Amino acid sequence: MKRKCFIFDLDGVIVDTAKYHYQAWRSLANELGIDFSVEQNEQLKGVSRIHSLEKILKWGGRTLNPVEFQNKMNQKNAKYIEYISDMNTMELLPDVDRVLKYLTNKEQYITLGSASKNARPILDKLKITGLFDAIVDGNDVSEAKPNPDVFLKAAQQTKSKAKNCIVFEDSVAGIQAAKKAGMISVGIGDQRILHEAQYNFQNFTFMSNNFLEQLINK
Ligand code: B16
Ligand code: MG
Repeated sequence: MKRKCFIFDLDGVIVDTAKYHYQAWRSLANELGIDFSVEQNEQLKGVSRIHSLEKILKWGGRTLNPVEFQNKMNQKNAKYIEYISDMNTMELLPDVDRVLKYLTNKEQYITLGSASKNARPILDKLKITGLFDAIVDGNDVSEAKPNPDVFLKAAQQTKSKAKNCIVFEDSVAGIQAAKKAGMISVGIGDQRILHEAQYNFQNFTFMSNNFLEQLINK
């Protein structure tokens, strides 16, 4: 049987935490007298905490000294952790469990490739940690997406070649990272935003088992 490496992004793919990142950043930005739109928020998806704050400050034409910068990042993370504290299995995005089960039954590698430093506790809350053959997150890489490191490490940990890896991503930066890694990219979300992806689905409910089978046998 062919064994491919399926790499899942976390926020916005497995769980709808993208909205919590947005709310936490937006309230912090507002405190600094900066506002940004839902469209601008697309540029923050998949992007590390440091780069996200750098972008927001740039949009507002603001600068912070290193101590203030660190404080603001801590403040955002504290707010985010507050939002996700009550998270439970109900917050898994639709049909994620079906896709994970299908790939597990087919003995495929299931891995995580997330920019978030909060990824592991979230997987625990969702009770799906045990399904993953490898977990690579924001604590394991120094370069953030669109740098491909996070996905290349997931491939390495399962001894998979890049061409045998399939990345599910909701962010432009993540799709670019998958392409740079030489992996198959599957956009999850709006096709107009994720147009660089090889395949696109609004969410997993539109992705058939037949499509997964095709990816396995590719
Ligand atoms: P944290 P993903 C990314 O996760 C989020 O999309 C992005 O909005 C966030 O800034 C980044 O993680 C860092 O998260 O502050 O929790 O370390 O989409 O790559 O799973
Ligand atoms: Mg994401």
